[in-house]
Amino acid sequence: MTVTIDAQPGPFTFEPSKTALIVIDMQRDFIEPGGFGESLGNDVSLLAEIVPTVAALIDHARRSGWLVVHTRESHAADLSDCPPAKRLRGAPNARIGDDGPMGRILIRGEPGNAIVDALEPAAGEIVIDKPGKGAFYATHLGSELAERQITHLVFAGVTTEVCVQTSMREANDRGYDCLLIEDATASYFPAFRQATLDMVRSQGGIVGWTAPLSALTQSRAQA
Ligand code: TIU
Repeated sequence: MTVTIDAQPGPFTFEPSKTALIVIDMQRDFIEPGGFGESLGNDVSLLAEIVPTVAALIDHARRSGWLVVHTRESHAADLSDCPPAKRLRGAPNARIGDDGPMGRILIRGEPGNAIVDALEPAAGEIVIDKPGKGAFYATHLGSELAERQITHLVFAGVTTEVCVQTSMREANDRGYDCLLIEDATASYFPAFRQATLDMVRSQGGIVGWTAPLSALTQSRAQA
């Protein structure tokens, strides 16, 4: 059974049993005040707006029998997986590992590092802790997907031009067909979100496809 949906730059066809939803970094550290996103000087309210759409997408994936994967950008408490170049970059008001209102910034297990309550992973879903912007770098994501013979990836999450785009490019280079759900991704910079959607699907889909959630929910399977 395959499903074909209206996407850009053209139809996106996939087999649900070989498809995974990859929800990137829908964490309090990026979405709520007092976390990593705000420490970098960003207005985090723009990101919270997509939570209901991401919840609907996760619900669609679960009902459609896709593998569901959640990622968290996070570091070990001793920062052994955080390159000094990452920690020292820029002039944030608090650096990775510093104390903040939601615990230590971007540290695994701290309250701020959790996925937001509305999108809590279900039992049996895969949760990937990633020290980089890409979901494949220094993680077991590639082996989890290979074990299950996954060929198609549907992406959502934050931020569009940083961790979502980096992960999509890593996936594209590994041979996956990738679809980004337009209204289930957000950036602190709306123009960067739009530019990312445009560049992903340019040149005949150089990185992948994009479509709104409605294109998925209105799709029909073919035998
Ligand atoms: N700063 C920013 O836009 N994003 C990140 O640091 N990480 C993710 O995108 N998850």
